[in-house]
Amino acid sequence: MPPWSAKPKRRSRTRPDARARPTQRSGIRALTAYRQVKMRGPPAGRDPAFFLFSSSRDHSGTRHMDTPDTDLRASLLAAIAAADSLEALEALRVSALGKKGQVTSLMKTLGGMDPETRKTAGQALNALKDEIAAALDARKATLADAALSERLARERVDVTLAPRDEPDGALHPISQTWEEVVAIFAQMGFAVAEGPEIEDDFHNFTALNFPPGHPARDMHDTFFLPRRADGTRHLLRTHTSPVQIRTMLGQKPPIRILAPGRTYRCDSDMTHTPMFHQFEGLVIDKATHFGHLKGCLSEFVEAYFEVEAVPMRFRPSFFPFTEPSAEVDIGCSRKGGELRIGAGDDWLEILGCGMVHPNVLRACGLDPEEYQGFAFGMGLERIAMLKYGIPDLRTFFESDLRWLRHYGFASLDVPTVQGGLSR
Ligand code: 2U9
Repeated sequence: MPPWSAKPKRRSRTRPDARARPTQRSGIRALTAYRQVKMRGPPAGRDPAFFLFSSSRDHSGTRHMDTPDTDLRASLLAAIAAADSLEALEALRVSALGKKGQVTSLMKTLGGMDPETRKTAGQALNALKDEIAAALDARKATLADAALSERLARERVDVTLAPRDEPDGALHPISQTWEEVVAIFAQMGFAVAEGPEIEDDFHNFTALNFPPGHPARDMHDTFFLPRRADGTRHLLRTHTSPVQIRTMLGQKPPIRILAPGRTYRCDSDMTHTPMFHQFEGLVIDKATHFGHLKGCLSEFVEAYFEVEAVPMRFRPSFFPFTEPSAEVDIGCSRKGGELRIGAGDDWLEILGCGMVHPNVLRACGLDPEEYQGFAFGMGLERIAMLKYGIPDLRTFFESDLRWLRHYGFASLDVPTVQGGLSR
């Protein structure tokens, strides 16, 4: 049975309940022995701790041990060295250094000794305690090392195993088209401007020269928020034009901005969704004219569709905010069911444009005699469908991952005019 689990021995017949308890006398002997040890070293096979609490005889001459009758230090160290698991080691730590451990119990006896003995015995006991703690730590490290080595030897990583196929994320065609359009207009000196999606009547309609009874102001076309206490109603912007109004009210010309963003209309069928994306552009300066507008849009169309010399047609049209206004068609062919931009004898409508209406300039505090400007607008979904052959508008908003994998774009291929817009 290991010494730390042995029951205390009965020390004498005359004192059947006497436990091994150091006395002051035994302490003095311990001190003497300890001094000898310090001077000459311990006798062979003995260590200083052994002398701390040595054996004594009672008045009847019976010899009994005041301390464990074996060399406590040696037996603890041997047991620690022999411990073959972390659990066994922990049990040893508790039995030696725990609250009721052997070394701790000896420590508790120091209080009953005279000061000088206590000092010497205390030092020796502290040294013993430190030595046992260090031995426990060292053995623990050895056992942990061995456990790790055993695990490393047992477990194998098969480095030849093929990696799991991690699906790459993909950019939605709307994001890709957005980046492409921004890259093209940025090259022409346009800055991107943004504004709120919840707007008021003035910025969405009145400043844009919509007359009071215009159908766009109707509940059937526009999403209105509940009326407020002052009787006004906010709405979800029906175009990004309020962004240009806010810009003109906030800064002096020259202005050259691109306003991309989400827009909302009460419309839902094969070719309309209640939310869609728009790009609008605005240029305001002295002496801006329709020729600037045509040059700018022809530059855009050729860069975006990556085709040279695309035929363009400006058809007269009407918008409240531009005068004159036009819708722009580009030349294409639809032979064999395949759409080809820039070739053939067919036309495809892609955007609307015009010279900014004098009333719009005036609403923004600009004198139409001094400043002129042009503006254009296009639906992002529409130009994405045309360029990438996406047949159904509604699929843009279905969040179908198979669709996204098919039509999506590598997220790190940032579109640039020089480096290429799309691959
Ligand atoms: C200000 C002045 C003028 C923006 C313009 C269009 C023509 C146009 C449509 C294209 C398809 C909207 O997405 S769509 O349904 N837009 O045809 N937009 S001119 O004119 C402005 C804008 C702001 C201050």
